[in-house]
Amino acid sequence: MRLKILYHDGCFDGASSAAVMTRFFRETGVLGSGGEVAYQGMSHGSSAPLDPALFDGDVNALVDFRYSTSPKLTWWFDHHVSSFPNPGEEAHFRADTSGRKFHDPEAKSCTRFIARTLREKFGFDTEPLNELIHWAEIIDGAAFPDAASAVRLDAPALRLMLVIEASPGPDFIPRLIGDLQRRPLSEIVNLDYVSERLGPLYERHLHVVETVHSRTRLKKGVAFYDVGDLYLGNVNKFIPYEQFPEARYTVAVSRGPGRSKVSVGSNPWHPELRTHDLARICERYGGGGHPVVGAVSYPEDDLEHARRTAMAIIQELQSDWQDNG
Ligand SMILES: [Mn+2]
Repeated sequence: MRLKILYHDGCFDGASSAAVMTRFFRETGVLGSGGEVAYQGMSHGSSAPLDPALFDGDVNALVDFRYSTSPKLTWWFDHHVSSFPNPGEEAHFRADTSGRKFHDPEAKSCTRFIARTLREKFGFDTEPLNELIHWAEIIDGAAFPDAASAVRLDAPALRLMLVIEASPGPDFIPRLIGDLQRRPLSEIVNLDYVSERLGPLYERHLHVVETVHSRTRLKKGVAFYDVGDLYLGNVNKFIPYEQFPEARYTVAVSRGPGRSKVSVGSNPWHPELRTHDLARICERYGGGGHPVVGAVSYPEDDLEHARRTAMAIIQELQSDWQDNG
């Protein structure tokens, strides 16, 4: 029996969702002795229908990622607003009778959504996973107490978030998913294969924080920075709020392996300042996300396209600005 688990790659919530699913499959005997688990990370990038060849297990689970109408898809959980980008996908999901496909765009994290659903509908004991669920909810819900804790990353879960976001692909996260199922996070950050990645990453992170601080400008409520020339990959989205706690939104242009990207976020410590649905805005440019945070990706060599989109989005976000100062 081959179990295939596909998860949102380079994402704490994606890896945690995969860990909860795997533990469920083990404990309920879906994955019997001698069974094998194969993991595959999924990246946004285009919103084209997923390749049905991805679902090559006997049981296929897809978590924290957009829907597929493939009949080979066995289990599905997602909490994105943009889960059904292609015609017919949402209707296909609504017509599903398997009882194993779930969507809740109100859920802050897919991890807690999965845990709650499996506990309520399938009697799964989620108690041993409480620490992981708690932190997935904080990280994906952007519920950090303040910008400094989100940027300085003192908690073990936040250090893991840093490593996960920097390590998409088959080498690291599948191994980590194994440990996330059974070890405390404070122990996982000290495992050799984790700490040897974490040390240099954390040092580099502090350097990126300084770089972003030096480039960010706040205008009409929107903090903007462009690090497209530096090939930094994913950048911690809270850095501008450490510098400008009063910013309504952040728009950032970055570039990394496989993509140029516009990231759009709202200030999680001042939700009352947000008047736009960022997923809807990003969808107009072929991207997606949540009402409070979204992104648009372009091919790696199309940085100029990302920059033009960023300028257009900034204008839109600034248009209802009222300077009360
Ligand atoms: Mn998620």
